[in-house]
This record gives sequence, structure tokens and C-alpha cells, in this order.
Amino acid sequence: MPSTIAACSSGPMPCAIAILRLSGPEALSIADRIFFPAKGAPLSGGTPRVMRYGRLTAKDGALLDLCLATYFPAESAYTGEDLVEFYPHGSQAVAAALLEHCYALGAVPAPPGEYTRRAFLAGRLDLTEAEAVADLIHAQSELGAKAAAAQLSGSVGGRIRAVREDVLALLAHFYAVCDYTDEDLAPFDYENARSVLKHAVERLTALYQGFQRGRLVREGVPVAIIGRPNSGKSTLFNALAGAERAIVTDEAGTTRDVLEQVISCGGAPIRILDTAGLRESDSKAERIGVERAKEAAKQAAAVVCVIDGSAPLSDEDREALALAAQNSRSALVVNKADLFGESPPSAEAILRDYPLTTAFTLSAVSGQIEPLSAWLATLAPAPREVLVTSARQARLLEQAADDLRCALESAERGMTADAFLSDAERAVNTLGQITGETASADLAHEIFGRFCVGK
Ligand SMILES: Nc1nc2c(ncn2[C@@H]2O[C@H](COP(=O)(O)OP(=O)(O)O)[C@@H](O)[C@H]2O)c(=O)[nH]1
Ligand SMILES: [Mg+2]
Repeated sequence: MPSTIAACSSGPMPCAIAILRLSGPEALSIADRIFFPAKGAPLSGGTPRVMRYGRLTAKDGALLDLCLATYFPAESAYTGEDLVEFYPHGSQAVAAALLEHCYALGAVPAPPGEYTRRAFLAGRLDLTEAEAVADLIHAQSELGAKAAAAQLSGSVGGRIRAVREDVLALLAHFYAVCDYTDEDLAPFDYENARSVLKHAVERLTALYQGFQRGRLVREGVPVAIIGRPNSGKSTLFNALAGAERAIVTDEAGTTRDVLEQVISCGGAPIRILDTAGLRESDSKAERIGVERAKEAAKQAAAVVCVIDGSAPLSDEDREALALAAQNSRSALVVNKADLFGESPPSAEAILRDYPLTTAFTLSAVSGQIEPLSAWLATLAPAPREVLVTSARQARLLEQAADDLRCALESAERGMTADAFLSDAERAVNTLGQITGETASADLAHEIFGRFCVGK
């Protein structure tokens, strides 16, 4: 019999209200000895899924809190087993005493992700949906949250299951034809097999290709801020981050390591990278910093090149502009607009020599960054796409697509079905690992271990 688990599911305390969950075969009987409704029957005798107000007691029977509690019977509970939720005041002391009482009555502390693991074992979620729960909790932007929510509602798992079922039907038909030769079965249709395999490969490839974009949604679109020392990169980085993350001084060569921060631009997750100013240097650490800056400019999805508009263009500025122009998406920022005298520098003239995508004139110290933020927001993937965001899922998708491609090639070369269907069978097994139909206990353990306690 599974144990009955108890843990706090809500965040840091003190807070207004906390949520503690008790799940398992003994949940209701333990709850009846802890919580006493102010009116009417105990939780076990009342209407399920209706909030009850009552007295919450400590191990010694003393009153601990007056709060609400709800009982969810197994068939309507997240975990697929009896579940009781308590909503006491968000006090560390109350939560600890309540859990103590639960443990004294036979419950055990829930390991991380245990509620969701039980939901998976009860068939209430597939593995793609369970992973989406973790993604949703850790989402750093509205777009990231929406992608996780779409996956949680089964958009990815549903597509993978549909492909798996098509190929499975093909296998089942073939084996039926082989095993029951005297039955009145339609003969195995090679033409149809090829078309099923082809269609399956196409759908898996499209899902797999969405992973690169899905990763951007989860981790943020990387954007490198580059430029010569003292142009104002770190000031701009801080303004975008809305916090004094990077050290700003009037000393050239202050920033050396690449600093990262995920920000939300109009709901889109953007990972901004502050880098060392590009210049020749005698300092070993600074030279490494400059190499890292160049690498970041090449790897990033976009580059923002900052120049100090109050000073004439230097060779170091030109080097940064040339580097930025190599990235397919780049913005020129003519900074320190507050210092421009009579003749502000012309961004257009610079863009004629260095074909960057767009330009902004601003003052990073006064935080005029709205137009730049709006441009950064356009770098994120379209919100409505169905995106695979998990590296685990993407790896298995690629593997399954490869096996199906092999099967298709063999089928097209005219090989017999038993030869090419073994590849297809492997793909079916791999697809089952994505959604969890054929996942091992080890895999499930690894996935749920990454969750927080109480989820
Ligand atoms: N007046 C003015 N000073 C700025 C602006 N942006 C940055 N600075 C100053 O320029 C100096 C270098 O800035 P910093 O952000 O460290 O440049 P980085 O080396 O490119 O990271 C600091 O003294 C900043 O206060 C700006 O828009 N206007
Ligand atoms: Mg800096």
C-alpha cells in the first residue's frame, strides 16, 4: 500500500495563507483527527470538494488555527488518491506543527515532486504534462508560462501519442496478418505502410525542429550587449534588468565576465548578456573577457552594439559594429543622448557603413529603453506555436524520427515488412518513453526529483 504523504505546497512564510496537502489512503482518516469542522459532520462525512471552516489542532490536541480545509476523493484529486488540503494562516510555526501532527498519525514527508509522480502513476498526467508542471513553476516570462500551459494541456503529448498510435496500428496489422493466416484479414498494404511512415516522420521532425525555438522560450532568447569600454553597456544592462546587477564605473575595463539576466520584454523572455568592452589590453583577465564577448556576439540570437554618441567613433567602436553586423539580428544603440551637444551623431550614417538591423538613440542612465525593449520582444518565437521545451523529449523525438526514417528508406527500397518494421517498433518504444507509456521507474524518478517539495 502506498504511504500517505504530507508537505507544504505553498511558498515562503510568513504569508497570508499557506497550503498543506495530505495525500494517500490514510489522508481522510488522519484529517478527521486533526481538523474539526465548526458545523456539521467531519470531513469524511461531508460533501467532497466543498471547503469547510473549522479548528485545526496540534499533536497535543490544542487549537492551532481556525482555517479552511477541503477533501478531494481519489477520482477528482490531482494525485489520483484521497487528498486533503488545509489552508491555514501562512505561519512557519503553524505549518510545522500541523505537519508534526500529520507525521505523528502515520503520514510521511513528501519527497520533491511526489504529488505529481503519483498523479503520473495514476494516469492523470503523461510525462510531457508532468514536465510541463515543472516548466510552468519555473517560467520566467508570460510566453514561457503560456508554452508550458499549452504542454500541460496535452498539446505535445497528444501529438506524439497520435504518431505512436498510427505506427502501432501498422505494426498490429502486420503481425495480425502474419499470425492469423486463415482469418479474413486485409493483406498488408506496402503502399499504405510507406505513407504512414512518411507522415509520421514529417510530424516528428516538425515537433523536433520546434525544440530550438522552445528552448528560447524556456531559457530566454540570448542577446549580447557589446561595444567598446565605457560606451555604457553595463548601464544599459542594468536599465533593462531593472536592477543594479552589473558594476558601472567610469574606469574602462570594469566588466570582464559575461553577466546574464533573463528579463521579460512585453511578456517575452529575453536573456541579456553584458560583456567586456572590446579593446586591446595588457591584462590577462580582460583579454579573456574580450574573447568571451566576441564568442557571445557570435552565439547570441541577436546583438546590441552600444556606442557613446557624445564622442567621435573610434577604431574600437568600428570593430564592435563590424562584429554586430555579422549577426543576422542586430541593433545599434547610440548612447548618452543626454550629453549630445548641438550636433547629435547620425545613426543613419553609421548604418550605411555597418548594416545593422535597426538603431536607437537613447540615454541609458535616464532609462529611456522602451523602444529598444519593444524590439527585443520581437525576437521571441510566436506565442501560438506548439513547442517542445524539454531536452529529454527532443532527444527521444530525434531518435524516433531517425528510426522511422530508416524504416521508410528500407520500405522504399522494397525490403520485406518484417525487416523494416523492427525499426518502426523501436520508434514506437521511444515515443512511449516521451509520454511515459514505456518509461522506466528510473526515468520517472529522475524527472520528478527535479520538482519542488509539495508539488
Ligand atoms: N551621461 C551619461 N553617462 C552614461 C550613460 N550611460 C553610461 N554612462 C556612464 O558611462 C560610464 C561607463 O558606463 P558603463 O555602463 O560602466 O560602460 P561599459 O564599460 O560599456 O559597461 C559610467 O560612468 C556611466 O555612468 C548615459 O546614457 N549618459
Ligand atoms: Mg561594463
